Amino acid sequence: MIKIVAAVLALFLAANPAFAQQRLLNIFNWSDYIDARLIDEFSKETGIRVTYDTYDSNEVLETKLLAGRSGYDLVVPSGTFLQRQIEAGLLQPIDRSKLRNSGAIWAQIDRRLATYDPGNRYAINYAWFTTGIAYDVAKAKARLGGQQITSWDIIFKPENLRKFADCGVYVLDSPEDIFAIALAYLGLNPDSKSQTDIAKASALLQKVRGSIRKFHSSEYINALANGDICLAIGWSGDTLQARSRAREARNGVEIEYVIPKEGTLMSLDNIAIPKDAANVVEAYAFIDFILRPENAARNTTVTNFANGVEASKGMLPAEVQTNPLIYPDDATMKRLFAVRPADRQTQRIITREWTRIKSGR
Ligand code: N2P
Repeated sequence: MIKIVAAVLALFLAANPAFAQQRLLNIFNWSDYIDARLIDEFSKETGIRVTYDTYDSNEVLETKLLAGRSGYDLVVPSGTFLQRQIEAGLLQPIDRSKLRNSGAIWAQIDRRLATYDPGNRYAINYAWFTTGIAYDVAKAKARLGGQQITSWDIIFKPENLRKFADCGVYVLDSPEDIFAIALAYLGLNPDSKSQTDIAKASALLQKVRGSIRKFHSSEYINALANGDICLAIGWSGDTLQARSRAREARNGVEIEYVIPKEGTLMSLDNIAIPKDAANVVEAYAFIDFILRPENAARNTTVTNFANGVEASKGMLPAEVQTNPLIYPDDATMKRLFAVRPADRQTQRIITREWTRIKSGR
């Protein structure tokens, strides 16, 4: 009897999905990082309702994960943060055999990711990118004449940066990026965890602090596009989005992005599932959806961030596929460096120095 009732109920629910329990998925991703239409298409295809929240700093994500019960089923930490979160037991392994599209994962990117996630057990690359210099072409020309911006000198020589103070300079609120770049500029190891080296990088930043209007990791996109600022240290895709927004607005603002000749940081952002995620099956479904080359290609086309699905590259519009600022050529790749997570004590020193730099003390 009970079996019959259960069967009738199952039939009823299958015929009336409104009575079935709504499947949910809570995603926490970086802002300006997706072709938003994909979220609706995923919901239509799977019946899974998605709540999509955004952040613009690894520190914000980490604070939520450390507090526990973040409520999120998918998060996208960058490499070093991912490694720390794996070590702290905040994430759960991803069983790739359960992903229909795991074959689409780009082996070369997966190998880079393995430095943070040994054995590729906990994460799948979502996007990868560089940190560089974005500037307003006309305003730079007015200040530099014919001199091109090709070097970190424009940021770290106080007499250079001062020329841009009046038209607005923003810097990412990301100590990992900025310390690595400052260390490399000084000829030191960008991955140095030495207290003396960090103090030198900090002193370098303090010297130019007076010319920096704001430390922020997402507002610079619109600020550049609107002409509210003229120079920024930003992430590759974001600065190219600023360029597109300005062109769409036909406001006469032209934005350029450069990977300085001294080299820069290359980072990876990666999809992971928090340990206490409530909707794991749904999280896998979304990862599979994003791994479809045509979907990954749409993300890259909209965001200008390269993704971790090799087959998607051939599906990109030619100007994206061949853009060396999105997919750097081999010579540029050789100038890119990566960093490892700092130990807890170094982390504390960096945080303290960063707070001092931001507050100009
Ligand atoms: C997206 C920025 C992602 C790059 N707007 C930094 N993780």
